[in-house]
Amino acid sequence: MDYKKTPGWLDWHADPCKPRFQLPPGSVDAHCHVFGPGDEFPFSQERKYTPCDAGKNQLFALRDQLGFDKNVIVQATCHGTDNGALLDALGHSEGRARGVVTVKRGISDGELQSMHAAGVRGVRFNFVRRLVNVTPRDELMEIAARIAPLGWHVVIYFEAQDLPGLWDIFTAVHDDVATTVVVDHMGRPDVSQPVEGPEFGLFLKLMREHPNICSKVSCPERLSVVGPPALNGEQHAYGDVVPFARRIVETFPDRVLWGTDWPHPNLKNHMPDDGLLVDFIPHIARTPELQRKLLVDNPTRLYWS
Ligand code: 0GY
Repeated sequence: MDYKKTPGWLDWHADPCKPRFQLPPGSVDAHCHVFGPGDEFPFSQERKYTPCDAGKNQLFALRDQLGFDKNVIVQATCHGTDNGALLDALGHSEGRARGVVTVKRGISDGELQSMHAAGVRGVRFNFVRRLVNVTPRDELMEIAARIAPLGWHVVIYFEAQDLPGLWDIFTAVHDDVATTVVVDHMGRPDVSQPVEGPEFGLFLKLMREHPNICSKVSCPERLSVVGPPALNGEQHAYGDVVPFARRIVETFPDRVLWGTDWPHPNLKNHMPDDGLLVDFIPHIARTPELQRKLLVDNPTRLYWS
């Protein structure tokens, strides 16, 4: 199949630098994707974008280049509910990757069990309308109730302005189904607003009042308004995202995860150097203990225990 990438598509960085920050042993890149390759794993007919290929071998090479030990591969919307590329990557990871899939309510218990055996530990629901047709609440609750007994959790992706309208459904999953809920990219705050403002305040309240909600403090390159470092290197990368991520890391140190988001779908302005993204970590997790929780303890507990 000869796919034509979405106009303006930015491909992943082919030559990321070796990070200056040395990741602690056992570190997990807890949010990354595989795209195809399209010839082998066709993209979904319902997709809203067509990416470049970004296969498992390239992901594993990046893992080694950056110094991560393991990956959590999250189903990307361009593959819809066909988790074939993700499962294939898990199968070739020698136990060094776990997965978060996207499923429909018709999925059988046998399919869920074989996904579990392959290393799947969560289901993702996406509420970003430019990416998907959002799963109805009753279907989400039904799927959440079916995966909870497997020890899986629910991953949610939404934008901050939508949190008030989604609050009830997220807290129902947390309270009624009693699964862990993991939020992608801090619920995508608008970082031009104050950390102490009402929008981010609502997200902090969500975490404060719901002890089984975790957050990925990832994607500074997506959230930043100031962007990557200036060429003279004086301003450190994505500085405007630091106060938001740091606040979550320091307030909820046992409930945070970090991931590269490689291969960085749908970026419009620049493609980050993944090595520089790793160098962002010590700005948001400022002590070795916070770094170990963020990169090793928390993801290992959630995905490998
Ligand atoms: C991300 C972010 C995006 C895309 C997806 O599954 C996806 O297509 O999550 C985005 O476009 O913001 O986490 O990969």
